[in-house]
Amino acid sequence: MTIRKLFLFCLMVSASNCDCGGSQNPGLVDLVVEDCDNETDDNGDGLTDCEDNTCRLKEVCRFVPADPEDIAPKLDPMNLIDFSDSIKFLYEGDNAIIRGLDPSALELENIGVLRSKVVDKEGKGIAGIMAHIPGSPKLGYTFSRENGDIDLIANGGQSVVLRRAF
Ligand SMILES: [Ca+2]
Ligand SMILES: [Ca+2]
Repeated sequence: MTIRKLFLFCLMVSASNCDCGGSQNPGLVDLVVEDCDNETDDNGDGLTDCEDNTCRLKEVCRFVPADPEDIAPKLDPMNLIDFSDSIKFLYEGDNAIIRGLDPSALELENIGVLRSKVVDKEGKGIAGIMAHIPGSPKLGYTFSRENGDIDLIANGGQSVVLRRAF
């Protein structure tokens, strides 16, 4: 667990009302930084290791997602399933394309798959670009594949911003 000290200036009229996080030293607050590889939610934000926004670009959290066409389960036309069930392979299992997705964050009757592509000036796909939906950490994150394609899942009925980071 890594701990950093941060000076916090309490802008309160009365010093006795100044809440600086319980630090022994007035003006100092302990900030716990997520260790990305210890299976613990170090900073208590409900997101463990690579699920935590602060870890996603660390080397230990990088991965190359599979092409959905290569891992999607075959659908049986005689036994149709809900759309939400048909896309679970995107976020379930050890080799999930979307990591850190909490299924409780999905509105199953209202979800959609977002496909995006990252390309260079010549239109060639760029691999390894992390993508997520800002403000929705429970919808997980992924990286662009070799061809630049990105797949994420979002709840519909609203505007969704996709953020990509190098
Ligand atoms: Ca955390
Ligand atoms: Ca951790």
